[in-house]
Amino acid sequence: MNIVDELKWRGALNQVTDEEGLRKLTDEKQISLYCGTDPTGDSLHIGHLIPFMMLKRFQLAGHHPVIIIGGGTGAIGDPSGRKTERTLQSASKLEHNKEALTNQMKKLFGTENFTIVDNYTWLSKLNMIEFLRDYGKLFNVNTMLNKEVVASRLENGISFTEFTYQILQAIDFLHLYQNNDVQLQIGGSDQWGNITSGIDLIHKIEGPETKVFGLTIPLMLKADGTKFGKTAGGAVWLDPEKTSPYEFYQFWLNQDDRDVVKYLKYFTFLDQDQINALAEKVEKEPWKREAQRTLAREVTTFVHGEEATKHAEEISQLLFKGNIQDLTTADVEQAFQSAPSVDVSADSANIVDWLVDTKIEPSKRQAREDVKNGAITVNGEKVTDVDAEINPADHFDGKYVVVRRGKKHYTLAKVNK
Ligand code: 383
Repeated sequence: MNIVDELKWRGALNQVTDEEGLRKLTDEKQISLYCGTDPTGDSLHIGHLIPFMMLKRFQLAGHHPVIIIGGGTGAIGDPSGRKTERTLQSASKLEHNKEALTNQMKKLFGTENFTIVDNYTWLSKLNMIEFLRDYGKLFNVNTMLNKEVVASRLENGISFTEFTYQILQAIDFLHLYQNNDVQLQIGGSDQWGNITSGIDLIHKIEGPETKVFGLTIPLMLKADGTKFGKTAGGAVWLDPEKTSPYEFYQFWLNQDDRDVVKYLKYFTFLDQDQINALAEKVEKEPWKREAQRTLAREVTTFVHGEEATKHAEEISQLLFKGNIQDLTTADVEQAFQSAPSVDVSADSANIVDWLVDTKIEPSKRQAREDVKNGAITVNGEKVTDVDAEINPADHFDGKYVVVRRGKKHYTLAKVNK
């Protein structure tokens, strides 16, 4: 299937500058295409994964992906999708973020048939006179003001710096067209204005018939109307230090039946037949959650690898059965990375007093009641005796106590040494 048709089937096409032309071009030859990201943080999150997985699909179909890590544009700040001006980032922070993102990209794209570049290399070489004469003259302020991103900011104001951002991204596309033969830029739907700025610039410099294209991918919407990719603990990161592979796996496992097929199309490399078969299972035997399990396994494997995924599945199994004792100390750290936590001393104490001191229980009366009712589990063991002693140093190398209240309210007590 043609790659444009494949993206269409996956629901991943929002706007395309010339769909028929792009279909023809990608049928005729292997093209080079690019997507950029600015080093505003030191990890990608799953919102970024959307365009980069599409880029990966092109790579798997034999096309050549180029990624820009925006050391230059990141120093300026894209106004897209924001209501307020950005705070400028320090050079050392940008450097740190750039390195972290580059490493993540290399993990996702490998080393073969893939190029990664930093736009600081060319953008930093432009001098002011050159910038205004060679490029500024080709941009019409009216057109720039009419870009949705700028227009939406006019009421509250936008600095000249951020206003200029679209010119920099346009220069990037021109640079990659001239130096790397790049003919297509992709991005999320927030990038449409910047992408079309680049196409206009190329058409002005290289001629109006020049074959360059732009494509955007729709924002992911959830069936329940809440924002995609956010959990109680915040964003879902690709960096395992920020979101452990277990929590990453669980995020996908817990998706709604109404969303799971859409996610299988976006976030996995399974083909039409495989996804259709899973869609049928969602219809006929939703309780088995096979689609969710497949989704979780596929995405976690893509991001964290086979082994981390197997491990996340094992931890999930143990927690599902309540076998906390079988977890290792490292497992506990993964599993409860963003669970509520409290700091406790290593001293042993009466269970009721301890639960109140840790604020896991609001009062002694409540604590006694919960213990008697069997609602409290400590390290996987139900405690029903209100006179029981708890010794925090007993398990998990004396580092943690895992407390469960009710069916699934976990608190991780971190033992102070
Ligand atoms: C910089 C220089 C270029 C081309 C693109 C850029 C970055 C772009 C941007 N992208 C977002 C980012 O960096 O700001 N101006 O966080 C996000 N992208 C991708 C995708 C997305 C966009 O990294 O929609 C979500 O992930 O395009 O918001 O020459």
